[in-house]
Amino acid sequence: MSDADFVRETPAPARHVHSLMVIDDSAVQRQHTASLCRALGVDVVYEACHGRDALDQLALLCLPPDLLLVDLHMPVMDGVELITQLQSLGLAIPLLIVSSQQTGILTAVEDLARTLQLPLLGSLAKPVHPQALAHALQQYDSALAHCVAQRHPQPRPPITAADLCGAIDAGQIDVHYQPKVDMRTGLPRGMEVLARWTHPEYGRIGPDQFIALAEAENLIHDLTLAVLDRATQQAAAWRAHGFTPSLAINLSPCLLNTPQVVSDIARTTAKHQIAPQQLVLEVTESAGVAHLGQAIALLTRLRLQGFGLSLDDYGTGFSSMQQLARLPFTELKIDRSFVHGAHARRNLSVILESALDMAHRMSLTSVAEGIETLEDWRLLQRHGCSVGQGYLIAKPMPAEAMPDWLRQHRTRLPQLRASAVTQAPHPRSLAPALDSSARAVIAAPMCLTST
Ligand code: G
Ligand code: G
Ligand code: MN
Repeated sequence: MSDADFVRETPAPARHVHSLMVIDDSAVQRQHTASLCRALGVDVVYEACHGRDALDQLALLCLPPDLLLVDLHMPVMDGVELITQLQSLGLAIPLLIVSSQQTGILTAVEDLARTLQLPLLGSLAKPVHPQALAHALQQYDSALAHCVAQRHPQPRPPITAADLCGAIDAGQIDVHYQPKVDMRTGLPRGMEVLARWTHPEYGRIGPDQFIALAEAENLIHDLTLAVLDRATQQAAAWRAHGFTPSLAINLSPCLLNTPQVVSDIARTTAKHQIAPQQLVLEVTESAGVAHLGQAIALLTRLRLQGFGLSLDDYGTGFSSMQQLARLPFTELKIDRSFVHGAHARRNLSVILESALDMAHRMSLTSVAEGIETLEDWRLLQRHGCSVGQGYLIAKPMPAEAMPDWLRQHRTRLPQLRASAVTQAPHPRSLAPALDSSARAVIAAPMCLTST
């Protein structure tokens, strides 16, 4: 079908794209794109030959266009500078990148737009194909709604330190568990413990909100112990049924300057007869630690007691190597920003591979968080990652949901494991080493109750 035929047979784009501006230094490309837009039913099509020209024209318009189609490589002002200028001028006009640049550059531009909170709807290859353009215009409403939702998250309820303090004291901080599974066998190895708070008036409050409040208001110590107490009590109940997953507790970097936390953690764990070896403390590397000396001492003392230590969100901090070399970590937990989608993005998979290689050389358990698809899972499996966590396996869930999840997860083991048999690099270690505790639980998940 010719371009003209296609355009004739294609339904008009969503009503909302009345006007747009094509910004491209190549007159041929610009006119090609502009005429396609007109043919697809866009009423007003402006044309600009570089970023500066676009800004000059925008300054004269009473109403900005609904969409900017932006080429990247242009003289005078390129597409990247145009994007940063739009942001500083407060012009949040939806953008569609139209470029022949390689995916690495397009990905960087997408990241830039996201960082600047500009509504980038996607990118099109040059020369613009009518079908791709029609699709992008038809998706305009939904793509824009998605960007806007990301930029304007739900308004946050006005919770106070007194609310949170009251909730901790009243035992209203609940915990959810997200499974961490062995990437060779698919079997559950542990659970990350995640704090949850349902406020009687405001409903569910996100941990990103109340953890930050707890850190700012000196409540993080009490909150962490409340979470640990809940989780170790649950672990004791699970153990009674033969299920002994390791538990990963998040330890805020703010606590690393409180020496007392070591004995508090040890006491709470011992209270439910849970061995320190069954616990991993996840410390995020993204936050700076105020007194490094004190932090090293505290983490070393925890390690001496037998607790595992995980460097959480690895790759997002500033001094990964330095921290790893100085602190007695047992586990490296690779941040989800390097995990999800790595199979399609070469830059991410390179970072991922080198993190896994380093973990292996330092004899650290490697954990990948944020595995959302089977493609993510397979890539990590191929590169020998030991433990995986993410929505593909399970979302965080209350303890009551665990028996059902275990039962349903059992049916997925062949799928998860099969790819290991064909693709993992060390076939000798692949004998399906079914851990007897997990096998017992999978065989009889109904006996698991929550406390
Ligand atoms: O599921 P998720 O939205 O639960 O968690 C959001 C963030 O809150 C994560 O970075 C997680 O590490 C953090 N978080 C959840 N529970 C706790 C906790 O008990 N202590 C600390 N310090 N952070 C937590
Ligand atoms: O920062 P921390 O590593 O503790 O992160 C835990 C957070 O990650 C929790 O908010 C949890 O809900 C979230 N999480 C877990 N698995 C996935 C996943 O597959 N995708 C995404 N986007 N988030 C996840
Ligand atoms: Mn964590």
